[in-house]
Formats: sequence, structure tokens, C-alpha cells
Amino acid sequence: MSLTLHIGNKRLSSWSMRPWLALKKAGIAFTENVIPLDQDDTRETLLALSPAATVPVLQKDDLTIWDSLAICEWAAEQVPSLWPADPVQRARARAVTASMHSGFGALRSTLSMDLQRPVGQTSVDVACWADIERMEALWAAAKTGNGLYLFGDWSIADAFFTPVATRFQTYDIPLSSASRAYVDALLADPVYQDWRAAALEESFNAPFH
Ligand SMILES: N[C@@H](CCC(=O)N[C@@H](CS)C(=O)NCC(=O)O)C(=O)O
Repeated sequence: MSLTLHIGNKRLSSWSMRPWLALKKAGIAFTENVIPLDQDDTRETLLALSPAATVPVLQKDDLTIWDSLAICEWAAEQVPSLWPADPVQRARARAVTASMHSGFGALRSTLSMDLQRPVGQTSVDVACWADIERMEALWAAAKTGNGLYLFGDWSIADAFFTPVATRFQTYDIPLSSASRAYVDALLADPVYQDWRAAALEESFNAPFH
């Protein structure tokens, strides 16, 4: 049955990127539909898909799933290796993912994702610096083993932090060497590189983002 992932502008929509990466990594075939944000008809289009009126939205037959984390959980039901196999590591991966999903508001609003923005610093207030420090502490506490990713093989946790990696790069945020290595690994990933290449090609005007 056909599966469609509705997403926002690849340049800007960090929430859309997360399930897109997870579905690609899982090898789940889907059609993508980009809904340009901030257009006159954007809200109407989003409301026709779900009451949340946000992207991402996954549609499969009569099933509609909105919310990035819910979509990733659906994908992990099809392909369990999207989470670590070990139950303790899986619980930890879910905890850090949930922390990202529900928090880090200062970081998200100050360092908004913009894959077309030239690299360069911006003014960062105390709340945002606190989030950056908390993010690095979270990564350090979560890191398991010597691999590139947080929990050994790539997992949904890494999907949730890939947009953060783009922000740290775009805004030239100074990081510990361990955080820098993690950021570099996420940004070198070929699946993320596919997303980025499409983002660089976009020409939508999104005045409120
Ligand atoms: N908690 C939601 C947040 C989704 C969200 O806020 N998406 C933004 C785009 S990144 C959106 O659709 N905003 C509506 C709009 O801009 O009209 C999720 O995880 O999917």
C-alpha cells in the first residue's frame, strides 16, 4: 500500500527531516510531498491532512500519523533496528529522543535550522548557551561505545539530533571535540546529504520562518 510523507521545506523544517531520515534509513519506500510553509494556503493544506496542522504527516491508506516522533515509532514497529536492540539502551535512546522532542526551546528558536544560511555566528543569549551546554552533556551521557553514533548503530536518536548538528555547524558554535566528532558524523551521513542537496535547491520564500 502506498505511503506518503508530507514534509515542509527541506531547508527549514527540522521536524520533517527526522522521520524522513528514519524512513530512508529503514529502507521503507515512500512518496514525499513537500508543502511549502508560510504560503497563503499552507494552513488550509495542513488542516486538510491533520488537526495538528503541522508537518510532518505520514499517510498510509486510512491511517494518518502526525508528529515526528509518532511517525518514527511507527517506522520502528516495521523495522525494529531503528532503536537499539538492548532494552536498557533502547530506553536510554528513547529518553534522549524525548528530551529533544519536548525541550531545548531556546536553542531551537535562537538557532533556527536554515540549510541555506551561510555559516556564521549569531548572537546567543544565556538561555540558548544553557541549552547548548545541556545538549553536549546529554550527548556525552548517552554515548555508548566507540562508534560514530550515540548507541552503536544509527538510531532514531541520531535522527533527532541531525537538525541540531546542522544548527551547530551553521551558527559556528564552539563544541567539545567529542561533540564535534558526533556533529561531523551526522552531517557526513549520505542520507542526510541527500536531504541537504535538495534543501540547497529550494527557492520557496518562507517569511515567517
Ligand atoms: N511536535 C511536532 C512539531 C511539528 C511542527 O511544529 N512543524 C512545523 C514545521 S517544522 C509546522 O508544521 N508548522 C506549521 C506552519 O508553519 O504553518 C512534530 O514533532 O512533528
